[in-house]
Amino acid sequence: RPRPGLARFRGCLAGALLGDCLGAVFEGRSVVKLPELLSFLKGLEPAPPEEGGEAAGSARGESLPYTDDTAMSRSVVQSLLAKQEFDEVDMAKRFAEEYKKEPNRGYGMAVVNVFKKLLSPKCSDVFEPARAQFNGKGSYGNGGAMRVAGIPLVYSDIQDVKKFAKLSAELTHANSLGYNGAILQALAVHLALQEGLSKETFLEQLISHMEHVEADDKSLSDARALGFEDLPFSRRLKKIKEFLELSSVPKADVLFELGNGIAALRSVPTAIYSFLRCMDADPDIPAHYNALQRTIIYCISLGGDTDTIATMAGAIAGAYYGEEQVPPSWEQSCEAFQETQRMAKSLYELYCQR
Ligand code: 8NA
Ligand code: MG
Ligand code: MG
Ligand code: MG
Repeated sequence: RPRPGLARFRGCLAGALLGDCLGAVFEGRSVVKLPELLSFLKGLEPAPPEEGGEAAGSARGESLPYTDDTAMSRSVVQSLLAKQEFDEVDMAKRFAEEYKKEPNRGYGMAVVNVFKKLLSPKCSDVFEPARAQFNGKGSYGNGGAMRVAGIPLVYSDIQDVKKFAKLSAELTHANSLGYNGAILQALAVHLALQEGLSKETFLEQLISHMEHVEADDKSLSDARALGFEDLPFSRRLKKIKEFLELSSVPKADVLFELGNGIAALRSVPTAIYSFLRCMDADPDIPAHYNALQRTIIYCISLGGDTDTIATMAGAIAGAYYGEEQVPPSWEQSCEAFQETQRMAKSLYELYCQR
């Protein structure tokens, strides 16, 4: 199998950054009106040339801050680069130190307790604070999934992708409905990096991996304890397959079946569906936007946890289409985009070395 090129690594991190920074503007709104979103995006484009205007034609510059999604993604990447492999103690330390340095990035309500415990010198097992969350049930939020893209950008072997996606998520998310979402998101990025997979093959492969991932005792008992049917991620992937066979799917059906919430189960499948659906044109989204842009626009238009769903779909779409589809004016609107490009190059070098 040919090795993926640097453009896909840069596309992945840039797509993730765009999804977070653009999505954060609309996060938490139950309804996002498409005309408002499109008009906001128009404002990111370079100002039209004005007669004698000094800033004529220039981009507007870094203005959109990233949130917890990117802050934690960066810690994952920085840890992998510093240690040249997954190291749970180093990664946990980076999550906690990053939170201490900038606590106002919009973290989930409960996860900050994990950071506080990790910062204590008494903490000797870095997985313990996550296990204690929610009276020992562990978090099923999407925080493990939102930050995981660095794992498949370092490990090319699919068993490694699953293993380290799970461990990286378990530092904060001990419920299998949390860490299985991270495994699914990591697998999606892994597959997107491969050359030209069809929609159908992409989804079939995800389903067959997740049916295996979700069949272990803990996944079965966690799902039952929360009142879900068995293999809940796999089931939603099959629902996505049904949706893709229809000529159009109303937003209300997507929200009902897949969701737009902060639980991994109500957001990771939505991100994957958005990526696959937006491979094709959308009658509601202007045709001059490319597939990567369409993916991010579609995710945000669903409302709810817009930054996190768009960052996950953006990572997948960016890995699939590569940096050619990343519009410079959008990218340059995001905080720390140049550092993101440097990190992508370093990840690519590590991936090639391994
Ligand atoms: P988390 O572990 O705090 O989980 C997020 C939330 O999910 C918790 O605060 C709970 O409300 C709920 N939850 C998770 N597990 C359980 C459980 N076992 N029982 C009951 N409730 C549970 O943090 P996270 O890192 O997973 O969160 C990520 C999300 O929070 C991202 O969207 C991120 O951007 C951030 N965020 C979300 C919003 C929003 O409301 N859309 C706003 C700001 C920040
Ligand atoms: Mg966020
Ligand atoms: Mg080690
Ligand atoms: Mg969010």
